[in-house]
Amino acid sequence: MKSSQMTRRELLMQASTGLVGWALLKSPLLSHAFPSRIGEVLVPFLDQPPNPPSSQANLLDWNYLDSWITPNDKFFSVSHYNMPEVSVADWKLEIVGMVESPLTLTLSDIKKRPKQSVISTLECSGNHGFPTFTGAIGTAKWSGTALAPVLKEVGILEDGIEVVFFGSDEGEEEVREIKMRQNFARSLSIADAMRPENLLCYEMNGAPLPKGNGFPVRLIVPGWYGIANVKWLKRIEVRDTRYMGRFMARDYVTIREEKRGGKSVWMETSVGRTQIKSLAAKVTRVGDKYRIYGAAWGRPIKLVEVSIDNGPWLKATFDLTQEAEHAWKIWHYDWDTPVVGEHTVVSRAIDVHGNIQPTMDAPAITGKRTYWESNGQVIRRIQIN
Ligand SMILES: Nc1nc2c(c(=O)[nH]1)N[C@H]1C(S)=C(S)[C@@H](COP(=O)(O)O)O[C@H]1N2
Ligand SMILES: [Mo]
Repeated sequence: MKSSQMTRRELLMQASTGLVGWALLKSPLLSHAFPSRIGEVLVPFLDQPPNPPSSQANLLDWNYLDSWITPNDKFFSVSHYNMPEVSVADWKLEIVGMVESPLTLTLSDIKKRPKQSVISTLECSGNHGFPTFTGAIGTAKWSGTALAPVLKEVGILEDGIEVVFFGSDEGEEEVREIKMRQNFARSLSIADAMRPENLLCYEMNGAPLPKGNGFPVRLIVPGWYGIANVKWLKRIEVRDTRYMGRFMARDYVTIREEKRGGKSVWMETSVGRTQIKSLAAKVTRVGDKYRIYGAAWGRPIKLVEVSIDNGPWLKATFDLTQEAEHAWKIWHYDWDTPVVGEHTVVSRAIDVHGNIQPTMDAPAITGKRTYWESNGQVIRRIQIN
């Protein structure tokens, strides 16, 4: 490739590299920008839609992935009902149901409790791949107070089996010709709710939660798809039966055909914990030296491998300055000097137990008849000039 010649698909990144120094002064979190090489030029993938549907939900344009932490104004937002206007003065969180002593907390009550933070990646389970919907993901430092001590304090009664989290947003649902106005809600088993990393979260990257991300308080459940992270919390209710609202039992339900001894067994399951996943996010070059950057997330990741033009799997390198149990891992692979022409690039993540991210034609993916929880390997296309 003639390095002096810039094609229209290449975009100079010096400008954003310059911004990193400025951001270092402004915010310690943004100092987690990738190690960018001086004079690095972006070579966009051919399959990234030219105008990413960012207007839709502030989706991440993977071509511009340049920091471990997603800034609040770049973070995606997915909402199914209205965006509720919550006034802090009137806002209260009720913890009720099968508990010994129900509790009502104001925002200042919550802020007085011990503060805890987690850096975790939030991915919408509807994020199912290029070229349609693949940028509903981001990583933030979430802060709030731990949920488990609050649940211990109210004292869950012996018959309680689930904790239901209600948002302030509401919409009309119809089941068997029964019309109901309902709040958005999701439930967790007692064991899942009691996990020590779960937060009643009121801060995102050191700032109050933005309106679109659940102001004033949302649930953060690290290791679970977006849907479990209920925004605009208003009531937590412990119950002695399974909660079967729309987002547990009718929507965000994965339908999968599985085989047992040659026979089909149909499984309908509620979207839950994140799955192992990775993506080759962007390619840059300095002169004629190319580098592939990507992310891997969903499960504790041990290894990421890259295959170019269907070739052997090659080990990628992690950025070790960016480590948190529930956050995506940033990796890169030095491609050196590829030949001119169109190429394919695909990555696969391998978790600490040796599980490998499946290919798109694996039964786990092809048997799935709904698009949620899609974690297959994404084959990307790129033109080298
Ligand atoms: N109250 C409420 N919480 C919600 C939702 C919603 O519509 N209402 N959407 C869920 C879905 S589907 C996702 S992917 C995440 C998105 O979180 P974000 O908007 O902060 O990115 O919020 C979840 N929590
Ligand atoms: Mo979602």
